[in-house]
Amino acid sequence: MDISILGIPMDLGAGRRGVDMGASALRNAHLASTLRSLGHTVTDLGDVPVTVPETTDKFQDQGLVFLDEILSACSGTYQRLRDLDVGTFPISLGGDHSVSMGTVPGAARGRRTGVIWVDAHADFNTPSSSPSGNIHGMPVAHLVGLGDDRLSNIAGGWHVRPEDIVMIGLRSVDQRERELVAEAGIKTYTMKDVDQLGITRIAQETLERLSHLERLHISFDADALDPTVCPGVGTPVPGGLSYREGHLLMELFAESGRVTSLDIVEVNPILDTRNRTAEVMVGMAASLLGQRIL
Ligand code: DIR
Ligand code: MN
Ligand code: MN
Ligand code: MN
Repeated sequence: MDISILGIPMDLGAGRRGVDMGASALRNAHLASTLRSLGHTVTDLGDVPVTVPETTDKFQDQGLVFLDEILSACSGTYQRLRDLDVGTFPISLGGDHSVSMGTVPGAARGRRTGVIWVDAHADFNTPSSSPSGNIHGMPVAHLVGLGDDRLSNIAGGWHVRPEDIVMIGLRSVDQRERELVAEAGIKTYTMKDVDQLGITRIAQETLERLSHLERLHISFDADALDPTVCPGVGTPVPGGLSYREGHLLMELFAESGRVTSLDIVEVNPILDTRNRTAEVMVGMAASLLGQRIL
C-alpha cells in the first residue's frame, strides 16, 4: 500500500500544552520504518503550518480559543490530503483532536466515508455546550455540520452523516454533550460495553453497521487506551482500553480490508515516560496495517 504521513503540530485546541510535539514523537518512535518493514511504500509529507501560540496575544479564558488559527491549520490539512491519489492511505499525526476537522474530509477525498472514533471522549461538544471552550472537544459535532459555521464548513458542504459514525472507548462525556450524541443518533460503545460485550463483538458490530461504506477512517485518540498504557496524554481518564484490546481492535479492522485512512492524535510527550505513548501508538498503526503475531 502507498501510505502518506502528514504531521499537524498543533496544541491550540487542547487545554494543556504539548501535543504539538506528538507528530515528532511518533516519527521518533519509527512510524515510517515500521510500516516499510510491513511492505508498504511510505512518504512523509512533512508538517502543515500551524501558528505558534506565543506569537499571539490570546488568553485561554474565552470561548472558542484560537478559532482562526485552528481553522487555518485544519484548512491546510484538508487541502493537503484532498489532493492525494484516492488509493493512497493517509496517516495524520496530531496534534490535538481538532485536527480531525481537516483530516477526515481530506482523507475522504469527496467520497462518503465511515468514521470510527476511538476515544475516551465523544468530542461532540458545540461551542454552546462545551464546558471548557476547548475545540478538541468539538470535532465530531462540526464534522456532522453542527456548531460554529466556519468550523463545520472547512470542507465546504461536505459532512459526515451521523449514521456513518461509531464511537468506541467512551468514558468521559459532558452532560449536554450526552444529549447531543443521543439526538444525533450516533452509535457508541462505552467502556461498559467493552467490558460487557468484548472488543471482538464490538469490532464485528462496527463493521456490520458500516457495511454500506467502502471507505472507513479511524480517528484514534491515544487517551482511548488506559493511562497505564498511554501516560502521555493531556486528558487521561482511568478505565480505558487495555494494550491488547487496542491491538485486537486494529487487527480486526485490518482484516476487513476496508480501512482507508488513520489519525493518531493527542500524544503528549511532555507528560509521557520515555516516549512510551508514541511507541504504543506506532504499534497500533502497525496492527492496523498488517502486522501479525505469526
Ligand atoms: C471535554 C474534554 N469533553 C471538553 N474533551 C477532550 O473539553 O469538551 N477531548 N479531552 O479529547
Ligand atoms: Mn479526542
Ligand atoms: Mn480524548
Ligand atoms: Mn454546513
